[in-house]
Amino acid sequence: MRIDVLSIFPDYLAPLELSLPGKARAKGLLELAVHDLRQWTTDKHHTTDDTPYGGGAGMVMKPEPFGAAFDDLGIDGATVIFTTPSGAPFNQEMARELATHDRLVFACGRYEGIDQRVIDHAASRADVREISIGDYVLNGGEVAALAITEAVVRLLPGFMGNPDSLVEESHEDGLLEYPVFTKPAEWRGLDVPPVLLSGNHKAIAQWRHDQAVRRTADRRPDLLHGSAVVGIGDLSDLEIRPATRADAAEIFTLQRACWLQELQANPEAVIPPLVESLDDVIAGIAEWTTHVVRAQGRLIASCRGRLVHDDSWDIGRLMVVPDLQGRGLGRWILEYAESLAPAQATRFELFTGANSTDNLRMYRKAGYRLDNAEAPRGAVHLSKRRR
Ligand code: JD8
Repeated sequence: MRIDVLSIFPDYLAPLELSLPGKARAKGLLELAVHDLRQWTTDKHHTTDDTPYGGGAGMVMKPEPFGAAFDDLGIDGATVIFTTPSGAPFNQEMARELATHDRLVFACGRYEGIDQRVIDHAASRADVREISIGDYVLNGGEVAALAITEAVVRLLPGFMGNPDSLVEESHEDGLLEYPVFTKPAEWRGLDVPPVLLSGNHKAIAQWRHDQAVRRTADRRPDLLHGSAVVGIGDLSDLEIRPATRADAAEIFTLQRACWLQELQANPEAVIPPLVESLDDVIAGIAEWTTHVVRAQGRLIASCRGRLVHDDSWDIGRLMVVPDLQGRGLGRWILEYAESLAPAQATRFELFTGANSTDNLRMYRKAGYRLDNAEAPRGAVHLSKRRR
């Protein structure tokens, strides 16, 4: 792969000479050249910016130096990357795709950005990508070019000593990293989890997967989808659909199982799911928007919602089979229940046991806050604005 970087601050890219890209060059996997854009200016002040047409604060980067640089670098047929806060979000999938390209040319902007005609002109000669590395504002495109280059170069075939180490990485399998440990086994009163010292590789693999799913559920529920959560096959294995009369018996049974735990946590609470009849469940399926999740035909989760007060989506009966709890499926089914809300819903509301600490933590992480709306005895009411 060949990478060219255009910048008015070429020293910003000096780190590319070090670590990863440096090794890749040594291995002949990478040609890398950083160019000072000013060498393509024509005035004695090497001007690369000017005032914005239409007025406004700041300066805009002139098109001519980029045009001349593109001509000299020969961008035709290459991939030209403009790093910009208005670009497509960079991620591992994009890194994998860019790692298959032969030639990347980074055009790093500064000031208020680059004259738009530079992007339009490049698009007439090359495969142009506008990429952002995150929803925050930097002062220029160099840091993003550094990050994207590192993420791409390390995926070049033959780069990583043992390519297997790539497989288990965050974002590679859609999950965040599991916690890692090394010697000593005890440090300042903190022990390494015994399973990691057990030599039982199957148990270690299962522990690591569970930790990865739990961490992903806690920190990045957006990354989670059913299959990874419950650790079975791929998404197509999961059947997610509106509930029908035929699902009633299993929902009736599952809610008894799930709310038994609630009763144990909240012995004083009035818990309708524990006293409802099968007919009540059947009526509920008709009255509420009720959905079920099945894995290989087994009912593993369900939820329901209904519009109240004309603008609030009242979520209820969030349930996950006990043996699959603690894997982030609860957070996933909550987000799924929210996704069922009609357009006119501007907020979400629900209630749970006052002492249901796990549920309360999950709802708080999902943005819900306690409010003083009415709730059955032993329960608390929570709500949040819809973003
Ligand atoms: C390129 C100029 C600064 C941005 C006025 C501050 C990427 N994730 C990202 N955040 N910021 C950038 C980025 C910022 C840049 C340029 C990338 C060129 N600026 C501008 C607009 C507001 N100043 C980025 N990738």
